[in-house]
Amino acid sequence: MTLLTKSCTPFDGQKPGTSGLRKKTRVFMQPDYVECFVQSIFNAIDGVDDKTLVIGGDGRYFNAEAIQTILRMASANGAMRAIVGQGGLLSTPAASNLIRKRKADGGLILSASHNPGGIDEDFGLKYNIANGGPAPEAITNRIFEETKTISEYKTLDTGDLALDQIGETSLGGMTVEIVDPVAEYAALMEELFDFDAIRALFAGGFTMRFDAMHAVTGPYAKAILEGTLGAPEGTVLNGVPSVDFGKGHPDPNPIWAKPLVDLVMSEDGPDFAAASDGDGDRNMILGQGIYVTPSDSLAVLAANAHLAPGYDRGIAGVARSMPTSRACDRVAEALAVECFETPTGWKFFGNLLDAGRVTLCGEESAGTGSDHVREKDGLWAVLLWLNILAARKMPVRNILIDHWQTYGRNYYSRHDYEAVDSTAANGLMNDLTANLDSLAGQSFASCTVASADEFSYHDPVDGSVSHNQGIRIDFEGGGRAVLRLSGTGTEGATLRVYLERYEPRDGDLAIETQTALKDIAAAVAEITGLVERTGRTAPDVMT
Ligand code: G16
Repeated sequence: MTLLTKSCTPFDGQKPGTSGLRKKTRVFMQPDYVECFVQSIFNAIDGVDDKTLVIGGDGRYFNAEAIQTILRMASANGAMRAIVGQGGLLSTPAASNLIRKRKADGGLILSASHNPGGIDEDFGLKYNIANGGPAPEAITNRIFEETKTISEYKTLDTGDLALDQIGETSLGGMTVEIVDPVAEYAALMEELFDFDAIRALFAGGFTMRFDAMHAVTGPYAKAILEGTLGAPEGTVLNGVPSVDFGKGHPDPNPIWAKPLVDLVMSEDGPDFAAASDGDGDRNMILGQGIYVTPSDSLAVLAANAHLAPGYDRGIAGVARSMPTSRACDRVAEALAVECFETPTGWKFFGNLLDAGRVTLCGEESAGTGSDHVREKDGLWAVLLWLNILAARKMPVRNILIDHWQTYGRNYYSRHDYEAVDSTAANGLMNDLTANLDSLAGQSFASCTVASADEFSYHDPVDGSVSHNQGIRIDFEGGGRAVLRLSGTGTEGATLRVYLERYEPRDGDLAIETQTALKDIAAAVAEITGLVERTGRTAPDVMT
């Protein structure tokens, strides 16, 4: 086995986005593309000599090939040990857990999350630090700087390793440990939740469907829900991971998981349903006849977390990304705990979690999680819901109605305009930014702007500042719109418009969501010239 130092030429655009580097699969498949990015990561973290790395991905097309490349490079760069999920599979939260449990120095997670997989679809790669969470901006910026000047990388002149056999093997001077991707994660879930109560719930005839969307959570959900918790076989749908996610779009929302939504909306639908995404960190929650928005889910979980053993001492605080609805703020206020507003991106929660300032966090983009790992965690959210349902012994719908009657309701929806011409999208955002100071006091489509600004985050733990994190427009009467460009798309620009309106607990709590928000949506269209600029008369996706 020969150690090789190969020269290479930097690739343009290897800039980590909201969650690592995401590109078309064919871009990643170019000779030296993965190598340049991985060596840049290693250089940015002062090398991997004697380090332990966790490596795994969501099993999408090119997952196995990229892992082999990374293993050769990790060994050639002097790593001591690589802990790899069997078959190259690890859900993102399971990888985070392994990094923490095994005290690894970091991890490489291969996933483009909820984006489709396949040779003509998307691929992604990100680096997580020793706390198990996504690398913070200081590190991702360093990685990007390295990618601009990278001139050589180290690898081994050797073939592929078999990744299917659990156990240890060696690659050059590095030990490769292949582990069961589910076991340690399942053990953690058992520590956090009242499995006996959930078992009793299923034994009593409670019905559930979990749509794994042909993605990585299939084996986790089968083992935990159908195995340990005794849910009947067939509870988990689409539970076998495939490289192209069954040619689907593994995004757990009412558009891409429509069959599941149709099922729960039918008269004989199950009591509870949930779905998870490509890499298992996102979740969607549904009850018979009702969809729970991710923002409401975070608020309900915050209000009820104490019912689960892992959180029975109460929560220290809660954090949400800025565009997420302010429903959880009301819960935090009632619990007299801190509530933080961070930029979009799970990496911004890491410091707050490490410092013990928050226990739960969540995002409108179908992400909820807690201090048990440093990633959002789809199955964790499902299990916490199950624990709450078992403890409160009432349907999802009633839990939600009770929540709104206690705290009021934050009507909320996100409108996505996908694959918009980048120049048009940037022009819209730049002009809006330039006009922000003049908006207050003006009326648009019956809504009067109270204030408008561009969000900057001042991290209360390390003092770092992140600018340009989206535009907030507050309307008189408590309505709000947020606009930002997605950092995870791979084609053109995705414009996200987030709409919110608060209705107090004695107000009308049963308005259809889009109806409740139509004036705010019309005001945004008028302020931005959205239709003329993008050529779109309606969003591609509304969640
Ligand atoms: C990633 C990040 C999330 C973020 C989401 C959407 O999720 O981890 O924190 O909310 O992208 O980001 P954007 O609005 O920029 O597309 P995932 O599940 O794709 O890793």
